[in-house]
Amino acid sequence: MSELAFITGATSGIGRATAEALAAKGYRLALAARNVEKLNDTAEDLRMKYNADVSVYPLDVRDRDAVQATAAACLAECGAPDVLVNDAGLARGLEPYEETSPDDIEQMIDTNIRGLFLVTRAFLPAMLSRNSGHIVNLGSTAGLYAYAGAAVYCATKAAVKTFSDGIRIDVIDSDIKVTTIQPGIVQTNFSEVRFHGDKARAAAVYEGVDALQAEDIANVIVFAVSQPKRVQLSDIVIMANQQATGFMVSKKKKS
Ligand code: NDP
Ligand code: 8X3
Repeated sequence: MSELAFITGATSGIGRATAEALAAKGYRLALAARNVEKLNDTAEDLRMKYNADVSVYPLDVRDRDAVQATAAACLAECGAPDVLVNDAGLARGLEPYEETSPDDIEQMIDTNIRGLFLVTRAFLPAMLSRNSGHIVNLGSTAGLYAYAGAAVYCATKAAVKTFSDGIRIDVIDSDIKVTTIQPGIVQTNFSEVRFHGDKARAAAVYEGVDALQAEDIANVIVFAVSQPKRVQLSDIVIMANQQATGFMVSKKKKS
């Protein structure tokens, strides 16, 4: 049977592109996100394009009981994932910390940290019991370089990197691999979500910059999960050509 990838945040941006790239490689897919309609549309699209075997799991990763029930259902229906992509995540707001809404703070922590930790906890025992599997966590350059107005988002992504490093130690006697993907500016729905649906403000983020595309990150994830068993890529940082650190992007490219 072909390998299985369980992907959170699979309906948009990097998660969606990763689902497509892995479908093209012949993976079976188990896709999770909150919006059921988008999940079904994504699954149908991948079945049509790649004849892919796709299961869908509507899930809010912040809901501990739902995470456990989803993992149990996936393990029973599809088996343990060969690849677990913890992609679901978001930024909310871009203002000094003292002005940041407590709701936004909690949503970032609960999704980017707590959700990712819970999903990993739900699947890791099954991966360990077969002694195989690759956990791919979406960090960010934001976790390496803090920037103005994003203290919470940056801290959540730093947590993802440190968590990944921690579980890599805990599974060291096994063949499980853990990779943190740390992209810079990627043009997805990310900014529209960050700015609470303000499309004009979101579009301005990408104006004048040749931003990374979701497919670029998906290609790197495919590369990471396609290495021989002896090779473990621990951290991969991917910046746009005109990017130097997190959120430091030149919009004055020399011709
Ligand atoms: P998108 O907004 O395009 O996609 C986010 C995905 O996450 C959607 O499928 C969304 O679906 C899902 N999601 C959000 N909240 C939850 C939740 N509580 N439970 C389950 N699914 C959820 O963003 P990106 O593709 O850009 O971001 C994906 C990941 O990459 C994030 O972790 C982000 O922090 C990280 N990243 C993004 C970068 C960028 O510049 N775009 C750069 C570096 C890292 P739904 O709303 O239906 O749940
Ligand atoms: C998303 C990249 O630079 O917008 O993690 O924070 S950035």
